[in-house]
Amino acid sequence: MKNLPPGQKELDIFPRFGLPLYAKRFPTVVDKIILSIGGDLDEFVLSEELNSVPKTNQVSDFHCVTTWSKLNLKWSGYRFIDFYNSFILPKVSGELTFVVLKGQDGYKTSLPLSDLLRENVLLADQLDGKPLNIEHGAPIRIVTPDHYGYKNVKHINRIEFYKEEQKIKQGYLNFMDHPRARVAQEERAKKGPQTFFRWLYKFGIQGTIRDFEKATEEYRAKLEK
Ligand SMILES: Nc1nc2c(c(=O)[nH]1)N[C@H]1C(S)=C(S)[C@@H](COP(=O)(O)O)O[C@H]1N2
Ligand SMILES: [Mo]
Repeated sequence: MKNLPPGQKELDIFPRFGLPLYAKRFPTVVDKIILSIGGDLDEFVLSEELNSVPKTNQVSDFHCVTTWSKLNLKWSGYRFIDFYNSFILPKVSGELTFVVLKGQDGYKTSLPLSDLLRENVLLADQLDGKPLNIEHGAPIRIVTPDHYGYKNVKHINRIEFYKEEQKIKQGYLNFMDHPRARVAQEERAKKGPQTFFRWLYKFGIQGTIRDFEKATEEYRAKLEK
């Protein structure tokens, strides 16, 4: 049996999950990748150009801050570092250190650039050999197994690169969003004893799964009309 990171428990299913605020928000563009790039460099948009980056497959575990983990997910996509070297590095002078990630649903978070340049960080467009569905991040998402789920931005449509750290309003309440959120270090929240958050969050898991499922069913039913 695999050793789970501190405070995590294995879940059999891979639920659609997040803050209740996002349960009823869905991506509007699901069959085409459109990534706008900005920050401390000239704005541009990437779409089919991404195909020039080699694709990769990765099996990795996913750890939500609320203590559930789903093991051995089969992703495919582009390594973030390959995307960075191909499209960002050639356009900048000086050092970038900080990245803001935004999703079509208005979700937003940030990470130090060095954390995103790790080998196992993907811009993933497939799960189990199929294009991502609306549950798990269509058309493209961040997968960063060493960071809690909340850094794994779904439906990503904008990435901003900065020379210095920015104050941004996170998709989560600010106190909930640790600037790094590394799973192995149990960086669950910005402040406070981290084991307290294990206990606090775990009560919300089942209700959140139900709320997200219900919202997804309603949304799909509306789409079919
Ligand atoms: N765009 C967007 N990305 C998001 C979220 C969200 O609400 N919106 N929730 C985050 C949280 S808290 C988790 S645990 C994971 C859940 O990913 P899943 O729905 O594929 O299980 O997505 C993360 N990325
Ligand atoms: Mo999460």
